[in-house]
Amino acid sequence: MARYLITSAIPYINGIKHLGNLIGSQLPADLYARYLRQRDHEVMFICATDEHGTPAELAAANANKPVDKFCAEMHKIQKDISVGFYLSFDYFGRSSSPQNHKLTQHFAGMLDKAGLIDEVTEKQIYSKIDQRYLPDRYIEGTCPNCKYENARGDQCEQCTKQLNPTDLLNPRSAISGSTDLEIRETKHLYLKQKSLKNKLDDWISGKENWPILTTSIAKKWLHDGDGLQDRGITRDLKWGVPVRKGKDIWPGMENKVFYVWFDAPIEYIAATNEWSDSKNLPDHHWQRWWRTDMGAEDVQYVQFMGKDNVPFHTLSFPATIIGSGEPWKLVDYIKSFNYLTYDGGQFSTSQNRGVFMDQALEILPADYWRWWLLSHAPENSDSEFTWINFQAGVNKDLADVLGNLVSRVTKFCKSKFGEVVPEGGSYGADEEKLISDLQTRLSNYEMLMEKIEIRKSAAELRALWVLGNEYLQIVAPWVVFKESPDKAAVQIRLSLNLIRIYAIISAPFIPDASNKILESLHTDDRSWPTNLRVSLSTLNAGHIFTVPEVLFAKISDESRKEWEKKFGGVID
Ligand code: B3M
Ligand code: ZN
Repeated sequence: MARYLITSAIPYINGIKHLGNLIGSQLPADLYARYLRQRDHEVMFICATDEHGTPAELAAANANKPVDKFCAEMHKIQKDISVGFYLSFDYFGRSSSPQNHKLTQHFAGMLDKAGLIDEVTEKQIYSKIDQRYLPDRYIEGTCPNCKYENARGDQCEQCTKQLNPTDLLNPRSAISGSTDLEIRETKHLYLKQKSLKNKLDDWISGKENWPILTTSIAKKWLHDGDGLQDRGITRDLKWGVPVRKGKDIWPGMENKVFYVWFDAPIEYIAATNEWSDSKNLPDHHWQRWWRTDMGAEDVQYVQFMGKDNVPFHTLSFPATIIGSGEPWKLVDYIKSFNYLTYDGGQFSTSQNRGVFMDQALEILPADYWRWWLLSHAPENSDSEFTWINFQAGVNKDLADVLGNLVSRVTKFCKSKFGEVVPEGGSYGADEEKLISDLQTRLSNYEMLMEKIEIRKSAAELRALWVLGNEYLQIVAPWVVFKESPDKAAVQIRLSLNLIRIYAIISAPFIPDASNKILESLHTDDRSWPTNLRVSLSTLNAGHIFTVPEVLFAKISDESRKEWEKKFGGVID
């Protein structure tokens, strides 16, 4: 038994996330966490809402709500949706928590002590009408790279180039639209990342087993162009973590807070502290996951995120951790993802294009989404969501293969033997072959799940389900029964036990269906089939079950067309 710390990138508070966000971090992290728990490992699975920065302030202003109230409400909404998708976080925290304030200020203090903080006077855009500085998304204008007219001060949404507010052409205030702007000088804190370059380089060079997507992005930022840059870690905002030196406000930082990307990853640690506080546990309970001097040296720490978040997790956050000089746990493995596109384009909140997490749950059960998204995870390249593909995946894999097997076996048993596991004799050649094929595939599935090869794991799981269907097709108990009811009984008894095993090994992908199958089989035994032969005789003759309701209803062409239209984006 090992100990695994798993974190998913923490979603911004500014709105409900779409399916691309879900498959880009939270859902694959949940798959892995669930699998490891089932294999008896100790798991701490952490996520949170990312509540600071201009996205939060602007979204609250749009909603006409005070930002603290907006964040509290949106946190609850996002938390409820994560429950709807069966995301099994041990804790879903808030980056605005007192724990995160304290830790963020602590890290800044340690970095300062280590001589890694510079006070830099720099040029910022000031809006006279709004009477404030306009950092990041508070400023909009034309992208100097692709000429997109609604680029934001931190990044151009169209060409994804990272920007500074002063880079924008024809800049305007995102609050008032005012173009009466001037450049003023103001002081900010910078983290001297450049001086940590060699340490970061050494650290990343040791990570040969990481996905290429992860290391290539990290190395690009370390070496390309001007290489790693020192980074501003404060902003002219009200909402966020105040910048302190010891107990007092840092001189010159009176109206500033830490930059959202400085405090957001620290929230992984803080949320674990929120978890222990919520249970009234003393601090060593969270520290044993995070402090190598408190027991975390044997923790395997795995992070999940979309590719746009990789630079912050391979360089900025490690710079904070390493620079602090304290024994904090560094990440051991980063699983990163490409993008999920929607019908050839991007998901877009503003254009109402694509499916958002709340809408998805309104139209279909979570397992349908979980299965399709995971079996199409954008691991090696971007992948595309289309309704026709989604319909085909759900109908074929879930309804035709797994659902159909469960229904055929349980219904046939009921009609010939009753809702009870029949008495049976010994296995023949077909059964032996099935067990041997299952064993090969199951070992492969376990290996792929351990390696977090998500699409391949899904394909292997599906192949395991197919083996059961093929067996049933070949032995045909409905034919055998007429001549030899005892033989049919062996086949059905084996099949009922096989269904139980499917429910267990499929649980990381489709936890709800898995529970329903186990409930209908009237069993609580969820132990992993480490010994298949033994596991296949768990349900004994005389064990009672109930034929389950339809596990997966097929998606009709009418529904598919309706949804295609509904979520295709409005042009009005
Ligand atoms: N909130 C960006 C995102 O949701 C950001 C991730 C923070 S991870 C510490 O993609
Ligand atoms: Zn651009």
